[in-house]
Parts: sequence; structure tokens; C-alpha cells
Amino acid sequence: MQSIAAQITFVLLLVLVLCFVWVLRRTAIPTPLEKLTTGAYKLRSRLFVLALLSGCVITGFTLMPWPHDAQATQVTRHIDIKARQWAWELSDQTARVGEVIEFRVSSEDVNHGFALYDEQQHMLAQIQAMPGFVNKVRHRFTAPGVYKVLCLEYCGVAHHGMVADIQVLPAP
Ligand SMILES: [Cu+2]
Repeated sequence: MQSIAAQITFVLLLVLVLCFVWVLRRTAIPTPLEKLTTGAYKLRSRLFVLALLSGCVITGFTLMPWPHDAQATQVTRHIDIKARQWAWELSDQTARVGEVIEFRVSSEDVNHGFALYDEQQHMLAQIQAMPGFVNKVRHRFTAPGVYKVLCLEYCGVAHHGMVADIQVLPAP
């Protein structure tokens, strides 16, 4: 189904691009080269370059670090997570500081959104919980505490009640 939707989208996009090209070719009025380097054209070109550079610099300085622990390649163990309306079922609700947990997330009914939060309500990891799929996300716990699992995908009237705890104990 998704591949059919993608193919239809590509065909419609191609038609749209061809329409733009057709309109552009019919209405293009050649601009003399000397006009492009004087007056308002020159100002417009400089403003365009300034906006482009500003956008690159602002984007570069405001990029957030990737929320998933990309260094967490050595998985210590895994925790199976099953979502259903409206609860989380975890194969284990405890972990140790320093452990790299691979969460294997699936759903028994509809789409849910698995999200792991620390005690300051900072989201540490998230991934979709989908029926028929097991999606994996890894996280290294660096501090003890009670972490929360919440649902990020609206899944029905009691969506807000989908909360589970993971107790993270100090390193042995
Ligand atoms: Cu939900």
C-alpha cells in the first residue's frame, strides 16, 4: 500500500514539475545581463546570499545533539516492551547505571509512541510502537532514578494514562 502511495506521489510530483517548466518556458522574459549586476538586482542578489549564509549559520548553531545514544553499541541486555490500549508491558522494569539497554518495542493493537524520560522530564529516547513490527532503540543509563515511559502517539481516550516506570539502580 505504501509503495503504491509513493508511486502515485512521484507521478503527481512529476506532473507538477512539468507544469512549472511549461509555465516558466512560456513566461520567461530574458533579463539583460547588465541589469542583473546593477541597482535592485544587485541588492536582491546580496540579500539572497546574506539570507542563505544566515540560515546556514543559525541552523549550525541551533542543531540539537541526536537524542539517542549513538555510542551505545555494546548492548548489555534488552527489555521487551509491548504497548496496548492503554498500558505498557515491560519484560523488566529495572536497570543499572552504565547498562546499555536495547528496548525492543512492539504493539498489540494500534500505533503507540514509546518515549523514555528522566526525572527532570527530559526525553532520552523515543521510537514508534507498531503492530507487526519490533522497533529497537538503545539507551545507556548514566544516573540512578525512576525513569518514565510515556506514549507519544495519540491512541485513544486513555492515551494520557499510558505511563510505566523503570527503576534504575546504582552501578554494582
Ligand atoms: Cu498513546
